[in-house]
Amino acid sequence: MFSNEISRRAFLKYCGGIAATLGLSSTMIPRIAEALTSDGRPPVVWLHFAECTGCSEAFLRSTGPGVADILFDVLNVTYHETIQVACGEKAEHNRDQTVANHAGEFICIVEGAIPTADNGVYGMIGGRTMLDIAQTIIPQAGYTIALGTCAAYGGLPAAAPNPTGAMGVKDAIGVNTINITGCPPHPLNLVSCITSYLLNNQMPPLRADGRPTFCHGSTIHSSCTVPHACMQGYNCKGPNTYNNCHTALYNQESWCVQAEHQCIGCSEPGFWDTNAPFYNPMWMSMFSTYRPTAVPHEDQKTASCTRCHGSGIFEEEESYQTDPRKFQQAMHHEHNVRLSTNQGCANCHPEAPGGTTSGGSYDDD
Ligand code: FSX
Ligand code: F3S
Repeated sequence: MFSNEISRRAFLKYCGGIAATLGLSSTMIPRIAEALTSDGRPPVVWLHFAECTGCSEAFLRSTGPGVADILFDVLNVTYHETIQVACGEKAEHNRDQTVANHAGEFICIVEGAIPTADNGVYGMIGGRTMLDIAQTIIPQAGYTIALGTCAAYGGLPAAAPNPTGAMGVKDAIGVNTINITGCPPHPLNLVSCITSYLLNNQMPPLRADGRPTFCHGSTIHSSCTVPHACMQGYNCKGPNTYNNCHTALYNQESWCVQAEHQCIGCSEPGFWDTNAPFYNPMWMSMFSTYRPTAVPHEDQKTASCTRCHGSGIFEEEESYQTDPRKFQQAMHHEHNVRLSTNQGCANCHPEAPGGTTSGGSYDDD
């Protein structure tokens, strides 16, 4: 399996990440490596329905050098429409053989929501509806893992007005699922979940909403590692979002808040609709101006104005809330910026003439 020493080392390091994610001691790393490469692993059938394939993309691009290449082998994936070599009827035959030979035993990973309106006609693969494929295959699985918020709860395909009647797997076909959520979900959580199954012969403990507690048991906010100003003033959903992005880290590197974007709660039931709109034009206008030193205030809409002003003076003007341009003009007026001569711009824009990072003319109005 391991083509060279580097990929083996990377694999063992990855097993260390699994141990940490599951809250296991590092002494378990050899056992995890053994479980993930043993002959007794159940085959995995990976189905794609209504989605963006970001869940697979995140998986394929998420890990250290060499590991991504072998993870599909490690998981014993026998059918995956996006990456498999076989195609057409041959691929479908392989899938159906796996299902028939391992009924009650194979693990079904589902990516994407299932369109159900008008008998599922809005989602077709190889002349069959996704609904029909799901109804045929999923009930025969030993376990079904709904990977991503779309498969778990409907996600983006189910956003209003949802003309296709897209639903999560459980709602669409009435089968209990293990939900590993996020848009995309963290790949480490999927591998850790299956590892837990291989080690204990049972799936890890789940919350009432079907999500494993090891990765969805507490909110991001409860142990947020934000390296700069907290973004609660910018509608950060971290306090209501149960996920481990901030400890698992995407690409072993970063996560939304660390990249200075507020959490939008992509792993929660009801995402997208319940969390939208994600941006308020007024906040974002202020955010782009003040981001380097933004200090959110209790009153979210006034954000950092109160650093200089006694009260949220911009709050009073209702049109500022919906028209960022008008707000920007008012900001310029309030701060005595002379646009014709570029005077004063550098007070807020360090890249403007006279500013600390100035490199040329500044034409913004
Ligand atoms: Fe959904 Fe996955 Fe978001 Fe995309 O397949 S959870 S839209 S990242 O890709 O299903
Ligand atoms: Fe919490 Fe978001 Fe701030 S997760 S600590 S509200 S950046």
